[in-house]
Amino acid sequence: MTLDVGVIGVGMIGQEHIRRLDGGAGGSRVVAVADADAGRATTVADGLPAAKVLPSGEELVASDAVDAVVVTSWGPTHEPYVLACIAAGKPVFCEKPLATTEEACRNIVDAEAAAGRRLVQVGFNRRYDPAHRALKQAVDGGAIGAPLLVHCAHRNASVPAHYTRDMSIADTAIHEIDELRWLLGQEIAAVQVLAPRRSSRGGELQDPLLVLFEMADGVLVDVEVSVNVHYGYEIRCEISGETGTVELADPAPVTIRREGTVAGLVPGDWRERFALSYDIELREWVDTVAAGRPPQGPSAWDGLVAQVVADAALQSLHSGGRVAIELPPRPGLYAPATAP
Ligand code: ISE
Repeated sequence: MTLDVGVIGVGMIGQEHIRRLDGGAGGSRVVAVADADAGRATTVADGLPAAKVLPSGEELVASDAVDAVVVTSWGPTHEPYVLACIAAGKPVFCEKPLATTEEACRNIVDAEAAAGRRLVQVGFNRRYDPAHRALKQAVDGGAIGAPLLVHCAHRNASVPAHYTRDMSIADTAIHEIDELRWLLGQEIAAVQVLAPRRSSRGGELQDPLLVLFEMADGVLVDVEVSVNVHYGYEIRCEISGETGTVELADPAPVTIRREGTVAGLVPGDWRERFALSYDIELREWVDTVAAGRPPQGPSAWDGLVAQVVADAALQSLHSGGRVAIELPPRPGLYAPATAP
């Protein structure tokens, strides 16, 4: 069966997903789009054989033509669209963050728990990256013994003009927040954000940041978040365990040796670095929901926890010091491990 998908929000990430959902190898097509910018929606729909423009996200969710919904609009608008999907009983893939406040995320979790079945999947794409999956397999398989320390770096070549200081946490480090919980199978117990000497390339931004996480079992994690490194896009993660270490390999597909140097190409941005993860993430989502099964990927609960931790990190960034994390009670719908 072909899954007929409606997409709310057709900016950069929306168009990336549409490219994968329409006419690709998976069993889906895009039948409706909606966007606050009607002109943009029309331009995108014109390039798709089966898509209509609908006047609003609400009308898209309500449309009988739409089997499942992808929400890729601006973060603060996610909550009402995701709630409407739950009310309509339609599966919804919502880009990260699930919503931009703890309260909004809780409303979604509460609504889904009341509905009694999983409909929501959050776009934490790193869980689908083959290199990250291999990292997790090594840890879970005991290759390095018990994990003790984790060193990560999240480096963006540059960020758009509208990018604010808080987005270094809420939009960027939120990936590590989800990744660490998934990789280590532990909740984050506390966070502290340190601001080193500022890069002159970052304008008004506090760039870089050093984010320290304490996992519930005592593993300590340091994450460098840099958003103006200019040389390319780089994601690093090394886990140090009792009997060995495991780290993400250099993503460069080839190494060039010439004129006395060794070089490898660095991806330009997240679209290039994580292309395969988006392919796999959407293919698995389509296959699952088209078969009438609940989504298996990051849940609304994972989205809520990520937001609670991001809020604590922002509190540390603004006021300094270590902030302990307190999670709300987890509804029974969400089994402890929701990882794919
Ligand atoms: C962007 O939204 C992403 O999701 C990227 O993975 C991240 O590296 C970037 O900093 C974010 O702005």
